[in-house]
Amino acid sequence: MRTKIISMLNFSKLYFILVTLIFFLSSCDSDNNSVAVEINDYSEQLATDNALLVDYLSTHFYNYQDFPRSENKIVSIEIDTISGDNANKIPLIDQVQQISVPLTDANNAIINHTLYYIVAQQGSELERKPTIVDSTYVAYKGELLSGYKFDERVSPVWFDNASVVSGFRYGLQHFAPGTYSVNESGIIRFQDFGQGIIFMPSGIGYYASGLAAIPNYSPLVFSVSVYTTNESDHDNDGILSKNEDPDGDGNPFNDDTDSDGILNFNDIDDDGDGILTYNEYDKDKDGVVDDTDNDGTPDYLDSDS
Ligand SMILES: [Ca+2]
Ligand SMILES: [Ca+2]
Ligand SMILES: [Ca+2]
Ligand SMILES: [Ca+2]
Repeated sequence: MRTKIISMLNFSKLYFILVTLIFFLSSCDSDNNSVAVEINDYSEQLATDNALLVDYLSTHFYNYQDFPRSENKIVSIEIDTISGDNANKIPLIDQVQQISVPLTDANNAIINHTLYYIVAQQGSELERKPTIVDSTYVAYKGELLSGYKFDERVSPVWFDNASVVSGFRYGLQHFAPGTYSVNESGIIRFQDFGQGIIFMPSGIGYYASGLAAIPNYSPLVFSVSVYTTNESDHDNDGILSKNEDPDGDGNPFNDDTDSDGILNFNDIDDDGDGILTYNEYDKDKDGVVDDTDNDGTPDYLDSDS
């Protein structure tokens, strides 16, 4: 019960549960007409959360002296208060990087949330960093700013990044996986994988979702180990999900070419012309996406072609 959110997942149930969860969460996020409970204004909550995060980052440190890991050693990330024997530690705030994560509120306004992260050790396979719509095989620990650990998976699980909360999705993209080998007994050993910490305000976490283990409006801290990654094609239409981004802004969550309410990366007929994308994007199978009328828009996104 401790962690209904993630720890009950196993490989086979993962996708279904995450999709169910995200539908639940996104209905809370963007459609508060259907929820009787009034939820906090996102901008105001963001200001509160960011102040809490900056204070936390300024007063805490992690065991950075254990990184890079010595060979064959597993290192768990531990965060503690800067005080006493640890008074001279470098605070997290001096080590974080930050990015802006867009959140669309009920009025379709975009509110940019600051997400902080630390790469304690970067993975060796830099070209295989997961995008926000790929899959990631990850071990993690989730904590509140109080230090309360609400979830932990020491053995890695697969996540569909497109289906987890956006703070996790945008955080994971900064961590490269490593390599792995399988010994005679079939034991898989991961090496040189990326490891670090993601710090997120509640708006891109679980916000007011009413989960037992996580109080409403909790900023979250996730320590992660990214063991391996996989490119996703959610709708199996032959176009990788990360490439179903015709406006080219790196975000496949704002592309719905035929405006049918199904994002392109989940849409088997992206232009809504009745011809499946799979049957339209490269009819002559020459490896080049077809554009029959040469108007610069490929056939599968061009309803008049
Ligand atoms: Ca696709
Ligand atoms: Ca886009
Ligand atoms: Ca598609
Ligand atoms: Ca089509």
